[in-house]
Amino acid sequence: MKSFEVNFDGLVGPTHNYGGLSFGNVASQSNSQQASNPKEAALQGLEKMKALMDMGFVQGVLAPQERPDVAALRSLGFSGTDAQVIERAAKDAMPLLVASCSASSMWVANAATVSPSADTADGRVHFTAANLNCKFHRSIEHPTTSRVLGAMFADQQHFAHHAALPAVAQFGDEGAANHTRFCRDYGEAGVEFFVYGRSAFDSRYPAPQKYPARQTLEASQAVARLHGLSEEGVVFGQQNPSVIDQGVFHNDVIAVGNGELLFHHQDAFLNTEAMLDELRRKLAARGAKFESISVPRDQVTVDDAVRSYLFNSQLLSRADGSMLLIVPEECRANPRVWSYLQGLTSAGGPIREVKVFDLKQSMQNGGGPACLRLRVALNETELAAVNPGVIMSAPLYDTLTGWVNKHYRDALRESDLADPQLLLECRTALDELTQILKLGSVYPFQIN
Ligand code: SUG
Repeated sequence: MKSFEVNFDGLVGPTHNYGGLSFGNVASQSNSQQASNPKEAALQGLEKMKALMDMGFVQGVLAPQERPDVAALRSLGFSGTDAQVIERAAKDAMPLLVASCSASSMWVANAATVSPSADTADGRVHFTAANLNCKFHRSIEHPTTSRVLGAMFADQQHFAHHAALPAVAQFGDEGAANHTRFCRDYGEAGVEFFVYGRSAFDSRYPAPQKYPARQTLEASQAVARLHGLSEEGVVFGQQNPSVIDQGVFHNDVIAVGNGELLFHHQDAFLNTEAMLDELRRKLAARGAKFESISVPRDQVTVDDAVRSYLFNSQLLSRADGSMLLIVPEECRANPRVWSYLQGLTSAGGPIREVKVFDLKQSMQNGGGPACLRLRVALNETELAAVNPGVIMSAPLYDTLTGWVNKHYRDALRESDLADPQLLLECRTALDELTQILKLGSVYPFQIN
């Protein structure tokens, strides 16, 4: 049976803005308070989805969330009508209103961790929604994420959904941004590589000093248990704490993998050789090869990686077995990174082509091509069981661009977030979107 890696891209929501909400994420902090352009952001994302579909990849779309999150503000003590809740939050606690308006659910690499059916004990595709509990604005995503994923992957014969882990820092879980699956073929048993930033219960593991390590070892282990992964099918590796302190807040800012290849920076991990050996050995036992490309620090520094998002790329397998790297425009703007990429594609290795996309609106909040997609490996039967409303097609692309052009603003500043009209605009747009994507009722305003 044929198998595919389907990329489900997050559709950018109507409140996309630069709130400066993510301590440890250099782009988020440095672009704080700039005016954003939600319409452009959503169209840039849709263009990437369309381009991948046109190249022959199966592409899906993941809906944004209802923002401002009035329920979150109510849980913090703001009361009255929805308009009054927003007005009172704007007056007394602007940072909380900004957090409740974030369109951060667009970075769906953080929506969940996904294990394909070939890896799991019960032969179903498993999803665990990420609790994202390191940042308030992201910790409020998972209930709606779970409903949206449930509406996309509803067939219980093929899909199993787990609620987010307990909402404490000890089980901080950032989803697929710290998870990579290696395999010979998407439909065969593979090895799932979980990368954590610290251990919450064992002080012998080093931890970063300046910025938070969002993912814990214990969270990664819990997800592996929930998904029924076998000991032979998992490897846990620690991120180098010093790169977290340089702005690598998720492992997908410094490494990306696909098939039998890991593409990473020399300084990405701790105990790199032992970890690569374990990956090689476990993949060999599955009949698969394993190759790693380590990018040397004297060619590309960690700072170059953080600013260009070289590793926040999509590594895709083409029909002829070679690989394609989807990178953001910022890679072309960095001479060291661009020259490294020229050398990489002409060296005769597995990565043969680089394609560049303009994702500036998302990039300015620290979200590159890889952040914007959730990978789900599916066989033909499973793909047929996915809600067809969320699979990208030429007509769906046209409908969604029309929908964005109709509902989205082309400028948003912090002061605009206090406008109660924005909430109405967002709800009107999302109500229409659930019909376009055939999701049913998934948003708080539709179910309460
Ligand atoms: O969690 N930025 C996101 C970026 C997430 C990127 N995802 C991956 N690397 N997979 C974050 O830090 C910034 C929002 C703001 O500042 O307005 C933000 O949430």
